[in-house]
Amino acid sequence: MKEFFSGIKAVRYEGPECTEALAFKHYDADKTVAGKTMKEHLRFSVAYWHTFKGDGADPFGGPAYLRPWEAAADPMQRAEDTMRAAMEFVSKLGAPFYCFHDRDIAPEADTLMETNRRLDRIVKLAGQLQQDTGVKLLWGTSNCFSHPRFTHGAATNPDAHVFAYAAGQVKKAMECTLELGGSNYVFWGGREGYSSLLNTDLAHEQEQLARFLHMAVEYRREIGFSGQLLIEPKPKEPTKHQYDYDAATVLSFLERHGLVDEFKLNIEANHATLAGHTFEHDLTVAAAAGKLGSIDANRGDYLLGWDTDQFPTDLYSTIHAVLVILRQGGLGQGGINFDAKVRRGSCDLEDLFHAHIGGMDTFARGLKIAHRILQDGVLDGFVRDRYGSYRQGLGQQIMTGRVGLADMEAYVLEHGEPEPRSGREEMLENLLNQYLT
Ligand code: XUL
Ligand code: CO
Repeated sequence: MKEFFSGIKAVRYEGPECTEALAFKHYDADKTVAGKTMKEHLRFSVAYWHTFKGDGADPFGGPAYLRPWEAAADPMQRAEDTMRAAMEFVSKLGAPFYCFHDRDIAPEADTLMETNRRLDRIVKLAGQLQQDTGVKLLWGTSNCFSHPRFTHGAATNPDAHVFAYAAGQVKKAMECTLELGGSNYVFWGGREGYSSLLNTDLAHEQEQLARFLHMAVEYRREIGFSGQLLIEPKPKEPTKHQYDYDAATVLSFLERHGLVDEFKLNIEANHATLAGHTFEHDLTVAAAAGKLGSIDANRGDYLLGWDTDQFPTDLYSTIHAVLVILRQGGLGQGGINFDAKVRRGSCDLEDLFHAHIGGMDTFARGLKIAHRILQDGVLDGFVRDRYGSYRQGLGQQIMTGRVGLADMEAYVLEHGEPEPRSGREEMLENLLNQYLT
């Protein structure tokens, strides 16, 4: 069988002192932290579209490199070679999972029927390779944004025929995900938004989106897909405004349309920052509603301001992220998918390994540090104390919901002005830094 990464051996944990670049310094898959192995906590996944289909293109220049698995003349041969390369990479890296869009793994043909046949062929191969390697599918999804037919949206397209096309595509992608034992199915509304309000019936489009998601829920029941359904918020790009703007917007959309029990969220770092939030903000909003299902790990660039999808190497932000994950008791059947790509200038196959090793080590280190923070309990203890007034007297009465404005007025008339209390932000920032040893 063809080997695509022939010069590279399986990546191993060598410890923080090791100087070998192609080794883990912190990610020790079987090491137990807080009662679970790192592998079980972090559930890393490799993104098919970036790592195996990425060619270095950016908005100012076309492909910068041709991967060896993309060299064959026949598109289906390329698809097969790519799937083999993917399984080789993911198993050498030691990530348990991978993720794909339908169109990443098999190219579109002239008709939907032929496209689906192509998908069937590659899904069969993927199934065999999953068995051979032990690699598993974290989630599948459908690309309803790249083809020109989706220029004005998929579920929110003004043309019902396009809505039907997208729905048919999701049907098939869900079947493929089921067949490959996928743990989740993701909806990212790439063009579900608008470019101009002059030609847009926003209320109608949002109704359509809800109808589309209801159809997906009905179909998952019909075929017995028990994976978690996830919505991935993003505020814009390629649209000017995307309806799944951020975690808070998606949660209220789900609530309004009777979908909240069916979905959780897949929070992506660079999408949160594009929405003007921190990564931990959107994670916290999702987790506070009991809806943090999975993560697309990456990082933006403060100076560029678009979705640069860089690998996550910012330890600080990662500690915050892992704190949210640990506090909610883990990601369940979700995981940490590297929705990230190497830079245009990182043209070697080896760079794909460096990138993922860096991301995995950053999260592993974040996990160790976040666990220590929670074990020490100083941070959470401070927050608990800060709200202590709601566990007694006046505050306790407020929380029962049995008192009103007049009672509040009476309390203040009797007790006068509240005492100011410091939020100790600087002290807490210093405290956090103490853990970064
Ligand atoms: C795009 C993005 C997607 C989704 C899957 O910004 O994040 O790749 O993760 O469609
Ligand atoms: Co993503």
